[in-house]
Amino acid sequence: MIRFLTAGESHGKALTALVEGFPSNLKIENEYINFHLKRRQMGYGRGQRMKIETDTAEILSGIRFQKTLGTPISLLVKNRDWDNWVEKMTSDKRKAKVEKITIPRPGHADLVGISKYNFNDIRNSIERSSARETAARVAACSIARRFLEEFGISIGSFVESIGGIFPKKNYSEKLFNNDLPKNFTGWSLSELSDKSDVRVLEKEHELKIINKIKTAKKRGDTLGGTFYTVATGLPVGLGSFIQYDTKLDAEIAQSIMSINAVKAVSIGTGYEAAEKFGSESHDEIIKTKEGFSRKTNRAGGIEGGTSTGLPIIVKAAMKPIATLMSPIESVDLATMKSVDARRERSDFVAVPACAVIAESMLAWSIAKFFLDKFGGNSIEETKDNYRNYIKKLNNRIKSNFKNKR
Ligand code: EPS
Repeated sequence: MIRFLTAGESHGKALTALVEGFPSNLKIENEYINFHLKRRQMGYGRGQRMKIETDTAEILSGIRFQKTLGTPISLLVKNRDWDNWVEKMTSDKRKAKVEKITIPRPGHADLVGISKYNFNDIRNSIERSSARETAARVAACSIARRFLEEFGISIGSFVESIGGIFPKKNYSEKLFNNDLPKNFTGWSLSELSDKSDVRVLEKEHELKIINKIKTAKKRGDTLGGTFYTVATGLPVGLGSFIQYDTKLDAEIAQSIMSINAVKAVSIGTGYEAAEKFGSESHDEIIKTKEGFSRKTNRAGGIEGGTSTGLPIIVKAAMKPIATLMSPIESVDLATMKSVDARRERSDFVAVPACAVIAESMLAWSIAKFFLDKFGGNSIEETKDNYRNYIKKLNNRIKSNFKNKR
């Protein structure tokens, strides 16, 4: 079983991640992790912080000569901004007068945090609930992403809308209709969206969104949006219908929903399926040279909690960022008077970053179920198990049903 934990505060010294359970001999280069960390920092609408940070991961353990040892991998992402926060965030004795934060921001974890943990300073909640933590996740999950690449599984994403601005073309239709170019992969999708400042697939759409973000900035406001994350190259059979926690769609929903500010996750046609007839919702089964496929992929690559082998299609919605420069109403806990919510340096829009984080979390969830099925202590062993399953799969189906024909 693979697992990871992260630690670290937004303005603390560093973020760390501890990753466990990957087989030995998986090739992973530092630059690979840093490449994905950089992708997380992109996007029009980010705040001043992204100009300060150049996120890179230092590998502290678990990798030797660019290959995993099968031992716990620990990663360190330093916060460059730390130098400006030492007095406010030191683990040592307080040496300077540090202002306490007493006005919670609606939509952030400020009020629930101080209520639950019995704090007298909202800073104590702000720090860990900040989406800065996702830098450590992207670092950790890049091990999973690299692992999946060994099996031809690739992951990508694009932004569908920001602030309610949708593209002219309906790109999700192409995914649901399984109407994709032969060389389409998850990553080929990201190669396209990486070129856009807001991870969209059309220039005109990009310009409209950037204008809307400019309006939001002028208003001192923020925006959310929707995005798709897609994984290709999966074998049939990851996950199962046996228990609530063995279902691949349930695992994916949990991991995407865990990303800061995500308020909805759907798989395949999701909410739309509820409005259709069954005949318009399901994916007809067809025979191919290799085995079986589907005419369409409205199920988003998962049936009965199990991967069908078609692309996994996940949509998610991110709410607008909670920190507003023209704030809405809150209460000052020091005076118990109604006041404007506190301003704190933040982003205006982080939907493009959220899509990259979702790629990472999707990679994690798929790798978890992949290793659950194929196991192996070394990558060579995992590959043997995988190849054996793939090689025999279709013949097994044929021979199991032979006498019924
Ligand atoms: C950050 C995400 C956001 C940024 C943060 C860095 O976190 P939050 O959820 O707290 O708004 O605003 O930067 C700051 C907190 C800051 O000091 O600017 C990230 O993804 O790295």
